[in-house]
Amino acid sequence: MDYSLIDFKIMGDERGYLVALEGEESVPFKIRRVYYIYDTDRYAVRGRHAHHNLEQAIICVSGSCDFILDDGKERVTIPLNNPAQALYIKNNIWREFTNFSDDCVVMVLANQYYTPDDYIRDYNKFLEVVNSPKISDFTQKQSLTLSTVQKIDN
Ligand code: T46
Repeated sequence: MDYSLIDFKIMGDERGYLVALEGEESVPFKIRRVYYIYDTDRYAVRGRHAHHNLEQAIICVSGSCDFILDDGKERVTIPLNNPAQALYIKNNIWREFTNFSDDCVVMVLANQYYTPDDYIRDYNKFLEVVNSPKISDFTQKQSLTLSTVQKIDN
């Protein structure tokens, strides 16, 4: 499963703790968007989709929740409960998240602006994408399309 956990540097003193996040430093991408999720019902299941072209660092800045990741071959559950750690995921990972504590706040840093067309919301379509031997990734798809257009132009 292609994911990693990033541990941030904690700066603290007698007043408490502080974590500072900088694009291309703390996370391996330029940050274009930040959103956060709070006041979620414990048993709600959010996500239930994958992305063609999106990198995200997901931080549970308060409380806890569980992230379920699926790459079409295996499913893993990652408990998130550390405000100084991010779950880093990229393309073509189906994600669901649930089991929200009452005080759960999930903050997400993303490398792209919000693009509804980037979502794969149908699980069977997701399996088709990840199991496609040639066009398993949107970037590759874009460059194939481009080279086809260039060939026709020439
Ligand atoms: C993801 C997981 C971890 C916007 O207008 N702009 C935004 O940037 C986002 C993320 C959402 N929205 C709107 C779209 C929906 O009307 O906010 C509403 C809730 O979004 P959604 O149902 O996609 O939320 P989640 O929690 O299921 O998924 C979100 C992200 O969408 C997704 O990319 O990886 O958090």
